[in-house]
Amino acid sequence: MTLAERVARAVDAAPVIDLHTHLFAPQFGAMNLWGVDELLTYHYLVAETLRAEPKLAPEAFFARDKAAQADLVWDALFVRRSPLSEAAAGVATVLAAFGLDPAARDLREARAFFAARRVEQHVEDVLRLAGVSALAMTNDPTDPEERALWEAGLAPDPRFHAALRLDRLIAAQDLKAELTRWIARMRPRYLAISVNEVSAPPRAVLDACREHDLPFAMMIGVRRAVNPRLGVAGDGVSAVDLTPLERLAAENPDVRFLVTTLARENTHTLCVVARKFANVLPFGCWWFMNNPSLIEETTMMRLEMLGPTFVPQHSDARVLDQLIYKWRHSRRSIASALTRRYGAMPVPPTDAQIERDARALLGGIAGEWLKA
Ligand code: HDL
Ligand code: ZN
Repeated sequence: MTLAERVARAVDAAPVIDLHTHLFAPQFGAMNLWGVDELLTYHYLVAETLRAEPKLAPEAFFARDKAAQADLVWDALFVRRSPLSEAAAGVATVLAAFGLDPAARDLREARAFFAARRVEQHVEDVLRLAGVSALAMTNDPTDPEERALWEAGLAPDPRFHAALRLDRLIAAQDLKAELTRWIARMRPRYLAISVNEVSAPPRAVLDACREHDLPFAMMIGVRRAVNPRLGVAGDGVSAVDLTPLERLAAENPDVRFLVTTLARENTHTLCVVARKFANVLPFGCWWFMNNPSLIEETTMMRLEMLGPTFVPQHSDARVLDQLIYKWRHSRRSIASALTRRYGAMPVPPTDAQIERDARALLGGIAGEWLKA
């Protein structure tokens, strides 16, 4: 076997712990999104459809029901054009993984397939096909639908870890009390926030991280609603100054920071910050970075500057079935970068060393930080 084949085999076999998703355990009922209509109305594909069909006003698109929206996306991006974007290619990968025709003229076959699926079995099949052993959800207690489920005593599938998202909670009247309450109820593996510029979180957040030994995840460089007409698809990106992150890591050496950046330019500066501060763990290729070319480039850069001491990917999946494509595609890019770095070693690695490194990168390091 070639080195590339040995590395691909080890990376494909390594169980994934997915550090950041928007998925919900099946116990969350309708919040657990799956199936072809959810796949096709993923906000990445909505933005791409509205771009491909500029005569279609966003308001007219959103006025249609989900099935009609999915039909529009399918026709625009899969029938009248080739599914060349990563989000479109991903849907094709998922359909093919279930033995469905990704070149079908319409969605009848796919809809019939998913309609016949039982959700419990579907969850098992998707996690198996994606090679995901555990994942972190994004849990926001300010969301009325989610809050009601937690208050009703919901107990998620133990493979679906909670992550307490603070974007809106941080504005709470008594943040300390809210953090105490929701950490006790959700038992989150980390606290998380997305920001444009880096700034120190309220003291109560870092105090909670210390008290409960929880990492703090900062997702940096998003500019919300640059085009509000697109709704959840309307956010943009900024390259930002990471100097405040250096100060935060230096002033809080006993807090672990999970960090991902949205701008390609910040990938390099984050690697340098991580070289200076062992309590900063770069993770994933977030959102507009989650494309094969950038996953390989980012993983190369991180391996060259950090060695195998980071988490190369998270899926950010919003629809359960996306785990299949997001991890199949990411494993290819990660394996390619790993192969190139192994190729630079004077003595090639043994199969055991390749397996050890692949297991650490795909799940081991994430598992240590999540204590999962
Ligand atoms: O803030 C976030 O967690 C982002 O991932 C947003 O949810 C974004 O809309 C997204 O889904 N990116 O993949
Ligand atoms: Zn996300």
